[in-house]
Amino acid sequence: MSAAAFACPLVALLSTGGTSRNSTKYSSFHACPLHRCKKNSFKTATRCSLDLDIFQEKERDGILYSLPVSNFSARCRLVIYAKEIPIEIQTPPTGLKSEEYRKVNPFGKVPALWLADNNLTLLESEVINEYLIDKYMHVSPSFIPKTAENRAIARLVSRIHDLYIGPYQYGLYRDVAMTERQSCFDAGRKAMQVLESVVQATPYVAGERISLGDVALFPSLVFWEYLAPRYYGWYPLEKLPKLRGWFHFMKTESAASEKVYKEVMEGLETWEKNGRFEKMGLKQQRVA
Ligand SMILES: N[C@@H](CCC(=O)N[C@@H](CS)C(=O)NCC(=O)O)C(=O)O
Repeated sequence: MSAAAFACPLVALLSTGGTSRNSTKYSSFHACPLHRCKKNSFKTATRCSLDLDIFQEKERDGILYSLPVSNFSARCRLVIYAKEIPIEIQTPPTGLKSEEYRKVNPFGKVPALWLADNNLTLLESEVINEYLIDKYMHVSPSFIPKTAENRAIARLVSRIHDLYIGPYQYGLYRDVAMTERQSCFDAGRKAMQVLESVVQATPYVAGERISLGDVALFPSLVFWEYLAPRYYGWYPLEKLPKLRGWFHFMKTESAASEKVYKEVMEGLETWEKNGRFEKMGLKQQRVA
């Protein structure tokens, strides 16, 4: 097994030399022959009792650049939390649009996943999640539905989200003209109606196992369910019972989903506290 000694691109850029993380050597997580933990007990990256470099466990497999409120990042965090993968989660320290961060993600967006073992950076939340479920397939939950049909449904939900919901979500929180906002809402409404006929809600979107479909859709619907009634008097899931039931189930589905729900909600509440919506001329409405 190869010992990797790559420095994360941002650490390298920010480093002032000396004892930066640049010099940290990462050996493979299972390199320590004395390590007796179960394969999936990633949480505590405890060191081997023989404190020799070659036996040290890797402190982290990589870094996920993420913002707490970001629905696309939240989808990756949910997989990382659920599988307890030793990936550090960091807010881009120099800002999304900085020259430094653009060397990590040239699009200036989150998420991005930097991998310690091979100095590879992956972009695009779905690609990152596919990598995570592939790489950590041995750790449950698998995020892979049992049948080919359910796997297709999971991908379909994720694709519908990525093409017809995610790109229009900005209509909920950016300062745009009312006509543009309305077309975003129309797109979101249509996509949710389609999803109502696609999702199984048994209890997950594609059968009895959580999948990439669930994790793609859940953090985004937190935005729609919270902001649309509050600022636009619209209850997106009101007439969509399957989607509504599934969404409420997901809020407490696991410790991982609860954590992600809380992080996104706190992000939205911080926007409110900072007067983001008032500045846009929007008043909070009474939510039933
Ligand atoms: N298709 C990308 C979308 C990523 C994305 O739009 N991220 C948002 C946060 S949720 C972002 O970084 N926005 C900043 C910007 O566009 O300036 C993915 O799936 O990762």
